[in-house]
Parts: sequence; C-alpha cells; structure tokens
Amino acid sequence: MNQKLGIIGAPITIAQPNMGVDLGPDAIRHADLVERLKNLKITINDYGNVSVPMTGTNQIDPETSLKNLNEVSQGNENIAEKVKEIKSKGDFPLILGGDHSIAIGTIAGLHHHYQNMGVIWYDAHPDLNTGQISPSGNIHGMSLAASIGIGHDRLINLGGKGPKVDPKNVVIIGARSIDEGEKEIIRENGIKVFTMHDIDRLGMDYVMKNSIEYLEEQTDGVHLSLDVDGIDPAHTPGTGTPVEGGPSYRETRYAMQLLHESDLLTSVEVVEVNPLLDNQNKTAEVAVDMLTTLFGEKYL
Ligand code: B3U
Ligand code: MN
Ligand code: MN
Repeated sequence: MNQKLGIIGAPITIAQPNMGVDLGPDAIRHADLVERLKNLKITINDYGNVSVPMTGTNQIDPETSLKNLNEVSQGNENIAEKVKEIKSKGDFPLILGGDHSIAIGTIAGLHHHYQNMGVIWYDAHPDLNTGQISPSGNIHGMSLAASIGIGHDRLINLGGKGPKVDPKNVVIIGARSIDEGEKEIIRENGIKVFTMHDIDRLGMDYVMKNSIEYLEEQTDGVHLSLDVDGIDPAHTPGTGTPVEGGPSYRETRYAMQLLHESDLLTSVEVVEVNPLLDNQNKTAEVAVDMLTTLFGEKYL
C-alpha cells in the first residue's frame, strides 16, 4: 500500500433513519486522518465530498418496499463515478461514509477495474436484506445483497449492469445481528461468514489469516468495507445501530495490522460514523486509528 491515497467523502444518510451520518466524512477528517496518514509518508489527495441527495423520507414506498430508492441510487451513481475516476488516476481509494448504502456505489465504481474482486465486510450486520425481507426498508441494510446481485434491479444495475462481486469472494467478519432472510441468503450463496462466536472460538488471528489466504487465492483486488458498528459499541458509540458483543478496539486494530502486513487490500471504506450520536467524536477517532493502522502506523 505504498501508492497515492485518494480520499472521497460519501455523505449519504437517507438509506438509514438517523440524522447525522452525513457528517461522518468531516468528523473523520476532523479527527486528524490526513495529518496522521501524512506522518506515514503517504501522498494524499483529498477530493472532498461527493454531492448526494440529502432529503428523503422515513416512509416505505409500497411499490418497492424500500425507502428513498431514487435518491439513494442517484447518490450512489455519483459515488461510483468518482471512485472509478480516482482509481483510473492510480490512486488507492479511501471512501469516508456516510451510511453503508455507499458500498453499492463504491463497489460499482471499483468493479470497472477488476475482473474478480473480493470484499471483506467487517460489520455487526451482513447487509444482505432486500425490500422483500428487510425488517426496516432501509437500504443501508441491503448494500452487500445489491453488490452480489440480489434485490432491486435499480440497485443491482447501478453503475453498470449486473452483479459486481461473486458471493464466493465475500468474507463477512463480526456478524452478530443477522435477520432470518439474510441467513437464507448466506446459506444459498455460500458466503463465508465469521460470526462473533467464530471469532471467540478461533481468535481474531486465525480469522483474519484464514480470510486473507482465502481471498488472496481467488481475487484480483480486495475492498475492505469497515462498518464502525462492527466494532463493539463500548469503543464506537456514535453509530445508528450499535450491537453489543462485538470485537474490541484491540481485536479490530490487530485485524487491521494483519491486513496491512498482508498487502492484500486495494481499496477501503469506513461507514456509519454518526457524530450527532457521539459529541466527543470518539467514534471518528477510533475509525482513524483503524485506518492509520491499516496504512502502516505502528506502536513502535
Ligand atoms: N438488519 C437490519 C438492521 C441494520 C442493518 N444494517 C444496519 N442496521 N446498520 C436492517 O434494517 O436491515
Ligand atoms: Mn453495515
Ligand atoms: Mn452494521
């Protein structure tokens, strides 16, 4: 990971119900992301925030069973375009969310540059819902489904026709809130999942090394989609849907260290930082610690 880094803010907020995730990119910048990365002698281009529709409703559209499909799709198309563009320049894309729906755009943009892309989904939730099975209608809980070709056509075909990632190239880490319909999708598609029970049983060292080896063999690029609610809410309280019993700060930081050592990643995004739910900005600071570790910051 010794390339130039291209940072993009992707402030979609209306694919989930809480106000404030649109402030995530700036909260992460405010926590000294760029300064800390520059200390690692990394060249950085910050392209600012992509423009995305900000107004939406909290109502489920009876026709699609989704909330704000048009607006979320438009925002994600803009994100896909920007990611595609900075990747063409040779930058390593680092995308700051925004809610997790942004992964639809990020992955669609990256898809133009890979034949067989892999994804590490570090999250309390697998985000494998569709309008039909979602308990909420919130598109942030559907982004991984859309990227593997399941769900509404508009989301699946965003930024290019068809699925963007083979479900066999996905590893979900830290899952502990999985809806019934999502369980079926996981089984039917053979998606590799390390739940919290697996992490407890096997340890983060094994889980990460196994995931890295698995993806290394079969992909030509790997995107890390880091949902801050993947980390235990004791460390990341500023997020809309916290779930108890997640990997600690230490376990997550160690996971990032192993990813750094592996040199596997070709792009990263961090999502669901909501500074309105965290007036100390602690969650953004933890997000920055994870990102700087990923890019080579060490204790000694
Ligand atoms: N699985 C639930 C909750 C949820 C998903 N992603 C987040 N929360 N962050 C849903 O609404 O799809
Ligand atoms: Mn998520
Ligand atoms: Mn989540």
